[in-house]
Amino acid sequence: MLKIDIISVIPDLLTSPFQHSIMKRAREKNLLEVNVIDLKNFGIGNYRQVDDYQFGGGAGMVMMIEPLVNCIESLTQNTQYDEIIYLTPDGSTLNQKMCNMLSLKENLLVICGHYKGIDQRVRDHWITMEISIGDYVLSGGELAAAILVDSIGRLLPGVLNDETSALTDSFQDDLLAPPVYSRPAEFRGIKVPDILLSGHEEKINQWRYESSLNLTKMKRPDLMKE
Ligand code: 6GU
Repeated sequence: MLKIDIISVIPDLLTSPFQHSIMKRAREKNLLEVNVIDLKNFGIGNYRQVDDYQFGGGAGMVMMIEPLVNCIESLTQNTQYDEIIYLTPDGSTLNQKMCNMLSLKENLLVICGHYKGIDQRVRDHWITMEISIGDYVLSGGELAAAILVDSIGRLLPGVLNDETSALTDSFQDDLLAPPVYSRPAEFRGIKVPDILLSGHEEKINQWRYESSLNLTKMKRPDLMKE
């Protein structure tokens, strides 16, 4: 069982993503638990303030240290986290290897950044890992959190129906997945490759492997180091 707690200032953004399809099944099977914690509950004063102007001046607000640390500490009283992850565009870019690694953990705490980001002292003293989902900027970390949870959750043993199916994903072996086809075998004269209809398993596997190699060479040569 993997438990993922997510600290957010817009918890509504994180309700639907885990209520459908594979994430729904993962939660129903008690393989994955996702809890969203509203940072505003730890906000300061009558307005439950969680952001403030940055020292030194400049446009944009900063997520304050006090609500965030209070929130983190209230959670760490009940849970020993394997990683406390801050989602930020200047983190390490998420890839399948990191997803595989994180899927082996038991408890993760994920913090969604907003505005100009969180007070650096939280990063220096509480965060153990910083992740970005790519070289572009989102208005907040929630959509990144949804992506992170989805990409990790589907890897948990027992989540996918066909246990081998995560193994044949793109990236799982640094190769893109081969093309797939379904019925009918011919549509408006456009045919499925004969080999896939041959029933010859070994030749089919060989065709898929070669297709993967060629696709990767063409579309993502950077994945092929050797
Ligand atoms: Cl994790 N957060 C934000 N705000 N923007 C991003 C990102 C994360 N990853 C890529 N862009």
